[in-house]
Amino acid sequence: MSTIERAEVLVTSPGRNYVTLRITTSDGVTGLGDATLNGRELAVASYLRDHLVPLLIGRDPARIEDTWQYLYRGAYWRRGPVTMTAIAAVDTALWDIKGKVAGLPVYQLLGGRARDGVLVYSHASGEDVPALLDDVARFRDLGYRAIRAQAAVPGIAGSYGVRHGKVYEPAATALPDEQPWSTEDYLDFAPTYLREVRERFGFGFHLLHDVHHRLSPIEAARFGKAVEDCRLFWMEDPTPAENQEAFRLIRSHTTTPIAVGEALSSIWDVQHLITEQLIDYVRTTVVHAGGISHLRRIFDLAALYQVRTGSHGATDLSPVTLAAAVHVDISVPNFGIQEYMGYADETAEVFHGGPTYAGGILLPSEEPGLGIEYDDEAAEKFPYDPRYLPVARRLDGSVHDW
Ligand code: CS2
Ligand code: MG
Repeated sequence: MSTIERAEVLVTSPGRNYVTLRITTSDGVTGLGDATLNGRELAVASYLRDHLVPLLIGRDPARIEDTWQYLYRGAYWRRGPVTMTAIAAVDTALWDIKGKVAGLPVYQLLGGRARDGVLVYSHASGEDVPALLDDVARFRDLGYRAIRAQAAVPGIAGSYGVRHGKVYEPAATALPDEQPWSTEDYLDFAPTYLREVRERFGFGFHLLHDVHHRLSPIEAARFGKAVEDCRLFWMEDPTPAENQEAFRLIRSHTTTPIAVGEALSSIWDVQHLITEQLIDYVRTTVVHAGGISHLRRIFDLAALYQVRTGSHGATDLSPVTLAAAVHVDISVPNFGIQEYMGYADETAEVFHGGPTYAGGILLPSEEPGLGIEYDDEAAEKFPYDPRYLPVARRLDGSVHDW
């Protein structure tokens, strides 16, 4: 029997910080899993290195479900982003190994293609409305069929969601940048530029918008109503989701579809959102929601309630997650859309392979396993570089939701 011989935790920062788990079997087969938790990377690295790696050595790499149950139930402590990201890395690496052993791409092990390709959306943004409109035009020219639009709110320096360099990366500073926030200004401004996007470019593509947990339920209801004529594909994270029940109020006021889940990490965190049909898209992802095995469970529950998938795919999720996500996306019946922002050039020096983009669609690699490889030599050029996400403060100085 093949056994797990080695499990290494690899930390590198090619453009941004990534934590990767590499499992090697006694037969010399390797598998990769992403373990990146933005701004809290080393907590997961330690969880893996200090607590999970010793449990993996000598185990049968083929027993993916058993390993998942062992690590989740065996820990006593339940859920939470650090635990679920660490378990996700192990699970993803084991699926990669299973694919390589079988000589098949992972999506074939998940039931094969349920569609021809994976619809993606990317991020258009601007410091002002003309800059946003130019950016939307650029993504239209690149063939995107779905575009997220965000513009900086006038008078609020550094509002979220706006790209400053080549790639959108909010975790930009060695200590958290503190950014001002005004809900009133946002609520007055955001619907106007979403309408301008539709006026200029029409309705022949999907338009998305991320509210980033910034509104109360009744404010979110007002926002959703105000943008109904823009026919958004979704409004994302209109309010924080710790209280799943809060979405009922939003729902009762607006037909603008709702997407939630990028900050949530287990099926129980989205259970009521799904079973009460309080959302339309679930944004949980491979890396933060327990890996391919657990994400499939969430998506199967969602399918029963006509909730579609819309996995988080920001740059702080490594190319290993993107590769795994596309294998899942192409094989599940209730796929909706996949976020895809691209990566910094340095990132491609470390992670080779992965899905291919053409005309608004991603296709999974046809290589056995996930189809992504890690370049140790290149990774060494990019040492860990601690970065924090910003913190939002209302104009009266109190902390707001980011
Ligand atoms: C965002 C992310 O992609 C998204 O929808 O909400 O950019 C988010 O801010 C980061 O992934 C946080 O790590
Ligand atoms: Mg988001």
